[in-house]
Amino acid sequence: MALLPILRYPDPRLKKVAQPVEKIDDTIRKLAADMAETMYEAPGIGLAATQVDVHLQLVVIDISEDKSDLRVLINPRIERLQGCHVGEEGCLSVPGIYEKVERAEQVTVHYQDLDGKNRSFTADGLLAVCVQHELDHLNGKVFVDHLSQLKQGRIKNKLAKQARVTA
Ligand code: GNR
Ligand code: NI
Repeated sequence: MALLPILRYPDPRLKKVAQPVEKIDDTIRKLAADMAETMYEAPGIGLAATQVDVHLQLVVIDISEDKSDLRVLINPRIERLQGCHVGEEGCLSVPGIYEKVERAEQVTVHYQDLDGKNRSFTADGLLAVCVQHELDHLNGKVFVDHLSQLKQGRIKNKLAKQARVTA
């Protein structure tokens, strides 16, 4: 297993749209394992392949406190959205920034698992937020893109300042 470097906003590679996974082979299984390790180490509750500069439709999610509920979603599609929920979000690609984002309250997601089996679940709460946040990444979107231009500008300035301090 290996830790993968995570792209930082506003890296233009975060805007790439992910392609479907055609064949679930050892390369995909290794990528999923490395992404899970990277997510746990960060630590985070989700990670999209886009964030590690792999532009395939694959995300890992685990919202448990004890790494006991790893979900690997291949070619995920949201089939049903219901309700509206505003919650604070953060992102491993936008470190130190937390802002409120409007999302659906409940989503049903269809996907393939690592055995290529078609699966689905319905989520609400933090899991629903995380699913929508990760699928945004696969479409080249970061949560910051949901905010006003003013807030986006402030966040870019803040991150640029942080980068200068840590350089
Ligand atoms: O670790 C994460 N926490 C989080 C908190 C609120 C809403 C969304 C998230 S996802 C984030 C990990 C990440 O950046 N995934 O893409
Ligand atoms: Ni994110």
